[in-house]
Formats: sequence, structure tokens, C-alpha cells
Amino acid sequence: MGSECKESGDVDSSQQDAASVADVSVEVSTVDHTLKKPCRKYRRTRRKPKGLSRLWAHLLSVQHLAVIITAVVFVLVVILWSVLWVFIFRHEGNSGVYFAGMFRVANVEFIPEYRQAESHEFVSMATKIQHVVSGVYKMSSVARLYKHTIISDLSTNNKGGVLVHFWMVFEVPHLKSVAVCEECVGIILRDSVHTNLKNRSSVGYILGLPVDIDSILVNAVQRSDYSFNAAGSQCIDKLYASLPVVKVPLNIFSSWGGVRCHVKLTAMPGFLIRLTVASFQIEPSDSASVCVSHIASQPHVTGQIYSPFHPSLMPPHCFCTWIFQTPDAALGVALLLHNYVLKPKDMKGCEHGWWRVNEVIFCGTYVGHESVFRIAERSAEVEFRCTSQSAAQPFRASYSSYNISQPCPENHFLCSTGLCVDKSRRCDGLDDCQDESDEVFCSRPNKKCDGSSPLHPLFVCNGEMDCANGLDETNCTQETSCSAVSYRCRSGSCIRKKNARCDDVADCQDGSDEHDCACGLPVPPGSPRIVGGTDSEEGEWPWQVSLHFSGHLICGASVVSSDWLVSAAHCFGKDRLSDPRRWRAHLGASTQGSPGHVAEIQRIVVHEYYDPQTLDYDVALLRLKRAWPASLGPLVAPVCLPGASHAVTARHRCWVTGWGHRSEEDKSLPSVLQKAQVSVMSQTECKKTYGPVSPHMLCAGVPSGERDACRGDSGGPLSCRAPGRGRWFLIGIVSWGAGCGRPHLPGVYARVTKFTSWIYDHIS
Ligand code: 4AZ
Repeated sequence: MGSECKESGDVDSSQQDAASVADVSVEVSTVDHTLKKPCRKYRRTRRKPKGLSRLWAHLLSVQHLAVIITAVVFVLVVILWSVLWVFIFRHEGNSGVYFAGMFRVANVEFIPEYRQAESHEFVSMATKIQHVVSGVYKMSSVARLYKHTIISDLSTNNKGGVLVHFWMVFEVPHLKSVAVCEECVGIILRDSVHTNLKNRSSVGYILGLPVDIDSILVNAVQRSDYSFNAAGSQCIDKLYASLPVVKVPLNIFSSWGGVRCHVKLTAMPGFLIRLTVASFQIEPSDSASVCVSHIASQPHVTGQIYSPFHPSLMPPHCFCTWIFQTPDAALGVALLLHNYVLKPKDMKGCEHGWWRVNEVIFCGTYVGHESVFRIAERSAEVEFRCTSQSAAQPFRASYSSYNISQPCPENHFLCSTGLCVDKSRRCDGLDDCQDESDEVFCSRPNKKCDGSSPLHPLFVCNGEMDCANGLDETNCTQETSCSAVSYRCRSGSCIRKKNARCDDVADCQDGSDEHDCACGLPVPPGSPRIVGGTDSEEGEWPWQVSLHFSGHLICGASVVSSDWLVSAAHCFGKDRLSDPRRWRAHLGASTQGSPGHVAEIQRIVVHEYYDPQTLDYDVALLRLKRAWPASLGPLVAPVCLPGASHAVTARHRCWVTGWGHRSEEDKSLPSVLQKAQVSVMSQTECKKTYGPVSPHMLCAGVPSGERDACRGDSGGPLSCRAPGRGRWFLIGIVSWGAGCGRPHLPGVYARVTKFTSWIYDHIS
């Protein structure tokens, strides 16, 4: 364009110098496509050149001004957009993910100075540990998301060394939030210790720091927990009870003004802390916790909703509303509930939360597994009210949109729990759906012993010769992927042998399957009223306990360690019955009235998901005030706890023992411990009899009903012996049944293999 104008000028060289500035004005003016006019102007300029002031005047002509303003506005919009993107959208796209955790540094002596976070010793130790932890995460797969770690405390316990308490922060784009799950973050630290384990011990050195792999604990927390407690908060208090019996005052109101705070109470190693609450300030009930949020769910975008004050307990009164909207009418809203299920409300009230989902009422119940609740509508208003009489367990749910016409991915089966499992898992004998809905209407598994196809998982390495050619019991110590049918060694690897625990053969490479095996051996070994039972001999069931409340025999229990008993939750369900001070445990008895030992109870732990209506999770632990004396030796001994994979196949004969009634009509209790042999039934048969039997229950009995447990036997053991005159394992806990000793109405027991890890979590 400029060339056109140049062509039209006949100028000398001196003019050309001055014209180089004027050229600029020409180029700008041609933007409006009026070429002739500017060129005419150019000629005029040449005739009467007036320097820079003339140029400015020219620039500021109306047309030019419009162009300049447009350009300036354009530049401003670009700058503003970039700023918005950086400060708003980028921040919206990322969110902080927070964890609190702990691990033990072994071989380091705890010194009192570590109690003061300001001390030189604390700062130096914390800096070193922080450096090591950051090093681990900065080298990991989540390095780009890792922000920082804060060492908040150093403490100690009976194991020695120093316990390190930390907070960890990640900044995660929404789409990557799964990469920093609680388990994933824990595994990174564990893996790094694991690769440096020394001499078969649990201690591994990372950058010279001896970390105990078994002590690593990582919990996801909320941002508020972190900001109230870690990020330079004033709202932290530490109290140290340095002298036994001397009280340390804890005044909740002195410094905090009512916000949520964190108090760390510490006592000397070997001492327990007693917290005495002198008074409660009861608030009026209209101070209910209220939460409301609007959530626009986009495809593939997930987020979390929490019960009020999560992860703390829920208050008795609360009210929450979440409004969900999906971007497409074909998409509904799916809530993945982590330890909770929603069921349509029946005639009874809701005890664990009342829900209204688009005008339909549901009740919540706690469970030990995940469930998915789907709302087949584009928009959903979900209302939740706390309904417990006292504080209740928290819940957490992840939300996402889902395809209403196809809730599960292709080749997946939709469980009654809402979970989707691979179709190949239908009828594989394993409870993949968590409610056994993938194991109903299954034909009896056939044994294909010719090696032409894989054997049904139930037959593989269960300790019984199911195939005449022994194919099912070969290569059983071979490592395999971990699942409900493989035995998990302490090292974390899994083997095919289901009943590897305490079978007197070291099957795991680390030998851990034979650790802590002083259990399940009766005296005298081997020889063997309840309904249809016979008298037991002294020392035949040394784990059998009778539990007496205010002097009356109420329930049975089993010894599982020197200071823990396992019993049924329903023995302690009612208010008065939950007071440990009124219970006595009689150990080492075969005849009532002459126990080897009477133990006081320090604590009763009822399973947190125990449901008194359905008797689901009917298990409780009792901690003795003092360990039973070792001198009771052969008359008192623990029963073995089965590994989670332990298989007791249907028709396996086990023994139920107790001092309960010998028939429904019985008016008096037997004085000699009764024993009766009963057969374990398949879950399918059990459900045919009783209908909704949960996966945490098992049935055992005889078709005639003549041998059974009855009132007073509850909480007592169903003991099964490993094949080949092996040890005795606690497979069931007497729970319920339709009457006692009725034909085709077996006894129902809590299924101990489902509680193995819960029990170990509490007793070890
Ligand atoms: C009970 O009431 C009880 N027949 C225990 C077991 C059975 C029935 C009742 C099983 O403790």
C-alpha cells in the first residue's frame, strides 16, 4: 500500500529524509482503505511541511483517533483476559489437597527439647526430616503436584525413637485429583522405605533417615484442618502431663474465642491420658449446622461433599442441601458414598441420617464399603438432616455425572450397591459387589480338573484336595496378585495359599505367615449342652470365656491375645450394658462357678457399623484391665484369628461352645461348658433360609436342627480346626437365629474373616 503512495510522489533527496516520518502517517491512514485521499494529503504535506506538531495534529484527526482507541482497547482487553486467566481460572482449575500423617524414626533418642517447636533441637530435626520427605515426593510421580510438608510435632511412644507428625499439601488440577488419594500418598513414602529395608526389619533408610515402614500413616484432611492447625495458626495448644495423677488444666475458652482448635495432650511413655470434662455448655437446638451448595457437574468432573465438620463426628442437628446440575439431559448425578448407603425409607425412622432426593425420602446407614447412589435426572436437589441422638460417624461422597442409559461401562455388571464390577467376576465365589449381589443365581461351580480352563477360585489352594489329580493344590506358595482369595504376607506380597496362617509351614518368603502363632492349641490336644451338645473336657476350649453383667451370665467371648477378647456387639448394645465396669470375664473355666481367672474390663469397642436392627457387623472387642496371668497357661490360651482369605468350605464341621440354654424352653443354664458340632453352610443356602443375610454373617447348623447355639451363647466362638489336626481358628461369633434347634433354621454367626483387619487394627 505504501508503494502506491510512493509511486505517486516526485520528491528530491532532502525531502525524502523529512518524508520518512510522514511515511508513518501514511501507513496508518491507509487502514481505512481510502488510498487516494491519504496520497493527496501526502502531496499537500510535502508542499507545506510543518514538522512534528503537524504530524500530531494529523494523527489526532478523527479517523486516526478511532483507530488508536480501538487498538488501545484491544490491547487492554488482551491484558485483562490474561490477568483473569492467571488469577481466576488457573486457581479455579487447581485446588489444594491436604494430608496429615505420622511415621516413626527409629534409632533416634527422643529428647524433651523436641516438645518445644521453638527449640533449636526441634528446628534442626524437623528441617532434616522435612528435607527427606520433600526429597521423596519431589522424586515421585506426583512431584509436579507436590507443594510442601510441614513437620508439626515430634513425640514418642513405647516403641522408642521419635514419632514425626506432619502436614502435607498438594496443588492439584481437578482432573488429576485421583493421583493424590490418601492411599497413593502413603504408598509413595512406604515404597521408598520398602526399597531400603534393612535385615528383615521394618526399618528402611531414606537419605540416612531410619523410618519404620509399619508406622507410616497418612490421612486426607480438609483445608480447614490444615489452616487451623498447621499454617502458622495461633489456635494450637499443647499440654504435657509430666507427673502421674497431677491434673493439667485445659480451658477451652481462654484463648480461642470459639473457633475450631487443636489441642495436643501428651503424657509420659507408659501412661494413659485421662480427660475429665468438668462441664459442657449446651447450645440451643436451633444452632444446627447448616450447609448449602450449588454444584454444576460437568462431564468427567468430580468433586466431594462431606458431612458437617468432616472428618470429625456429625452433630445431632444439622441441615445440608446440595443442588446438582449436569450439562446434558442424558447425564444423571452419581454419588459415590465411601462408607454409607442410602435406602428407601420404610415405616421406621432414619437413625443415621435423613435424606430427601428430588422429593423422595431415603435413610442412610453406615457400612464398611463403598456404594454408589445414582439420581437419574439432570438436576437434583439433595437435602440431608442429621438424625442421631448423639454425635454420629462422618460420611464423605464423591459426585460425578453418569450416562443414565448405561450406568456401568461396557462388560460390567451393576451391583445392588450401585458399584460396577467386571462381568467376569459374576459367580466367581467372591463378594465383589460388597453385598454378594454378584453371587446370586449362580450354578454350582464345576471342577474342571483337566487343566483345560482356569479352576474356579474357590477350589484353588484352599487346603482341600478338590481334584483327584491334585491340580487345585499345586504351586500354592507362588506369588499372585492380591485379592480376597490370596494370603497377604507382611511384606505386602500375596500367595495363592488361602489358609497359610499358622499352619506350621513357612509359606511367605518373609515367614510372616508363621509369626504370632501361639494360638489355637487346646489341652489335651484333639479330643473332643448348647442345644444337642455334650459336656466339654477341662482345657478343651481354653479360649472360651463367659461374660457376666452384674453377676449374671449374659454372653460368651473368645480369648484372642493376652489382654483382648472378641465377642458380639449385641451383648453391649443397650445403654447400661455398654458400661465396662459392670462386666466380668471368666477365663479358664469348664464348669460355671469355678473360673481359673476373673478379669475386669477396661474398654468395650463395639464395631462402629453395628446395626442393632439387622445385627450386621455384630462384633465387639473387650480390653482387659490387666493381661491374664501366663501361669494360667494351658487352661487359658488364645484361639487363632483367620487371615482375611481363610476359606472354610461349606459342610466343613466346626464346633460351637457355650453355657447358654439347651433348648428354647430351658429355664436353667448348664454348669458344664457345652459343645456341639455343626456344619458351615454355603451363603446361597443361608439366604434361601433367612433372606437378607449380610456378607458379614455365616450360617452353620445341621438339617435336623438338633445341634445349635441358643440364648446365653451369643458372643461365644464357632471354632474350626485346620485340616490334618491343625490349629483351631475363630471362624464365627454366635449372633442370632430363628429360635434354637429348629429344623432347617441354622444358627447365624458373625463371619470373622470379614473383621480380621478391624480386629488387628484395634488390638495390635
Ligand atoms: C440368642 O438369643 C441366640 N439358634 C443365639 C443363637 C441363636 C438363637 C438365639 C441361634 O443369644
